[in-house]
Amino acid sequence: MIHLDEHSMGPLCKVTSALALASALALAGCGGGASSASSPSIMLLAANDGVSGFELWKTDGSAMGTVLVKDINPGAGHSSPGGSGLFPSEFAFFNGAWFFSADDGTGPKLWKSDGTQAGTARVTAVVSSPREFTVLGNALYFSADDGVNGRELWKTDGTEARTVLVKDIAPGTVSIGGIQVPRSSSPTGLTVFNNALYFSADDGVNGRELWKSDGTVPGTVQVKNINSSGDSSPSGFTVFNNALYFSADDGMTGFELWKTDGTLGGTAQVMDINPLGGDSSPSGFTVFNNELYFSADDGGTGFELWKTNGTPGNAVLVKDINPTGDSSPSGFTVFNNALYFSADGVAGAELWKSDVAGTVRVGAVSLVSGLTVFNNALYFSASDGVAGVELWKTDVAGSPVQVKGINNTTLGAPNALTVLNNALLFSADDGMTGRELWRTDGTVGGTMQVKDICPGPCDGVPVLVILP
Ligand SMILES: [Ca+2]
Ligand SMILES: [Ca+2]
Ligand SMILES: [Ca+2]
Ligand SMILES: [Ca+2]
Repeated sequence: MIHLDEHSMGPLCKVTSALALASALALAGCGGGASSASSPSIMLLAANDGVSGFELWKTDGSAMGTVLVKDINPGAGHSSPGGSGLFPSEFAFFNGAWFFSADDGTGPKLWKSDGTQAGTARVTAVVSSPREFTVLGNALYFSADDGVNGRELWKTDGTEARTVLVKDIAPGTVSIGGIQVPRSSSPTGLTVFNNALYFSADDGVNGRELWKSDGTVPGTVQVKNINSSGDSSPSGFTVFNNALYFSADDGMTGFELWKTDGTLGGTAQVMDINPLGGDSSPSGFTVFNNELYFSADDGGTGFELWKTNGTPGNAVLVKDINPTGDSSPSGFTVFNNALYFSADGVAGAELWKSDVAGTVRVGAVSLVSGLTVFNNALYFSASDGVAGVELWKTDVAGSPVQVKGINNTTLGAPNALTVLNNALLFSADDGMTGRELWRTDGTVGGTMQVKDICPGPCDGVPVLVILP
């Protein structure tokens, strides 16, 4: 199994809730907010029944309610809805339907579905490989390539007529291997802040820098050329205390903590955490207890837990969890007035928590991932060193317990934990039926496979997982 983290996948705000990416809940939590009023009771996923290839499925968490919506690429060919073989794939809920990339045999195009076969259709074939779906106001924004302008910022209201290029941020062509091709600004990290869309883009002149858009051509502008001699490559955009925080490289101090209020003058480095010219590479920004927590490397302690209140020069090491190396804290999740996360202290990716009382290890588990709050408990994938990687939970009392031994090897690792309809859904491999969709209510008896989507040992859902 390959775990892809935010460093390799770009900012994953829209993916932080694992499967919930497929529902409106994730978008609401990502600052889009426009669709939170109508949380769907189903979610879409890419699944393979062994006959149709990876196609569009839906689930309500029950066996009966887990069905193929449409074989978009008829027959054994894959339409790969959501754009990849990753689980979960990228589905964005907007205006009562899910939008996604799918390939009906003519290449990955923009599709939408209301969860029915009749209500599943291609929106337009004009753009290819749409991704980074983000709701702002009455439009769904995304990055896509129309073959003329390169990969640029687009928006849609859900109709083909109103699926339009926002702006050709990187105009003209560029020579690749002696061939002139349209230059791409390749917008990434789309994040809503102060009624505008913020992202990283390369206009072909200033390098990859911080941009914002209100959806109009004149309103799509570079906020600041942070690195005047190259790419500042801003990433990790997170809203905190009326500002947008991110990591960027000014070309002199390395990748450090920055913030912006959306203006040129209001975009500045918060602190040079690694002062020796090196990168502190802050990531995992999470708001907790009116401060912003993250992982960073000060050049001496390795990657450890840090926090800032946002004032210039303020960033402090919360704890040097691993005194002889990187603890690389990740998976920050707020639960029961504490910040929980995975960190490498001694055993490798143990469960830790930080609150007013201090920062301590919780329980004796390792290989912790997928931290997800459900039904007044914190669920995660972990190993006790004996039974392999299984589903665990810890309640407010604080002692982790295994929910159920599904496989008892590391190969079965539950992941992509997602709350839907009073159940916690996840993917797991029981060693007999392949990687499939599972559910739990937190009890042994209530932990079961939803459906063996690909009957027998074949995998019904993708093995490659995007971790929060
Ligand atoms: Ca097919
Ligand atoms: Ca262009
Ligand atoms: Ca530095
Ligand atoms: Ca199977």
